[in-house]
Amino acid sequence: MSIPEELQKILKSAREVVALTGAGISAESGIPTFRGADGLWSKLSPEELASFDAFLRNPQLVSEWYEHRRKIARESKPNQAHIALVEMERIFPSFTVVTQNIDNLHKRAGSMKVAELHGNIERNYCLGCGKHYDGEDFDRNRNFKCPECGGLIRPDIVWFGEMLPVDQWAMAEEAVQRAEVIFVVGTSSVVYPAAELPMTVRRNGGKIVEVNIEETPLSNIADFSFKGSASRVLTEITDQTKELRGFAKDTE
Ligand code: BJW
Repeated sequence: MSIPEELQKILKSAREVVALTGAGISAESGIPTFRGADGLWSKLSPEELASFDAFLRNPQLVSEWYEHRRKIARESKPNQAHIALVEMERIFPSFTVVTQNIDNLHKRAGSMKVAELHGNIERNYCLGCGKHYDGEDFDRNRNFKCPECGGLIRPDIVWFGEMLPVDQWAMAEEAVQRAEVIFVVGTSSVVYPAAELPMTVRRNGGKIVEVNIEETPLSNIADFSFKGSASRVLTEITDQTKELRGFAKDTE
């Protein structure tokens, strides 16, 4: 795969770059996506498991579902796509990962500047007193109740109808305001407000580069659309960008 000449020119000199990621970037690490034939929601209803109402109706069931997913995330390893984004942090003077994923894989791969829009499955907090519990505390505490106040402990993630964490959203907005390029990787681009971010880049004169194995509502809007797995496409883009910017092989 060769990067189109117009994109080469942009990547050669870009200073401010963002990657917006979704479940597809972790698919090759063995973490199921949400939508599509094999997605989590082809078998399970989000209304029954991924909403605050569902949690209040049946906290034990919802907590056990997240405990199961936390185990899958922990047993998974970052793949070449996550690693390519760590490389991009070295290549571009300013690079921010904005992720909708809760699986912690960007941070585990080594990305330093990560905005987690939908929370992180390793964090939990008590609805009663607000005390925070990490994943391991939570696993030991089998009845999912706060030892301090007896309140319900919930995962620190964002369900439909809930606000995104203010600091993470601010970090994402600041990054897209300045971005010359946004890579939109492995997301169906249907969940808001995350799906708005590429439009902000466009309004400010930046370019949208989509990487996905399938068409999405963004595909026709994107300036460049690469059809292929995130690991393959991002590795190729990273390697070619390093060459364009004169990164010597022996200093890598
Ligand atoms: C590969 C690949 C490979 C596979 N390589 N690619 C404006 C308009 C309309 C609606 C709204 C709006 N503003 C707000 C809303 C409501 C709602 C919303 O967006 N609804 C739409 C779905 C209609 N949004 C919200 O409620 C948000 N909150 C909010 O806006 O607060 C303000 C507010 C409050 C009250 C009222 C109104 C406004 C919160 C959204 C929270 C989303 N939470 C979830 C669950 C998290 C917890 C959990 O994990 O259980 O987050 S939903 C789920 O979707 C999860 C994901 O982060 C998110 C996005 O999914 P993603 O990542 O795109 O995954 P998939 O599966 O959809 O796609 C995978 C893609 O990868 C596919 O395209 C594949 O082809 C591709 N792929 N393998 C490359 N190897």
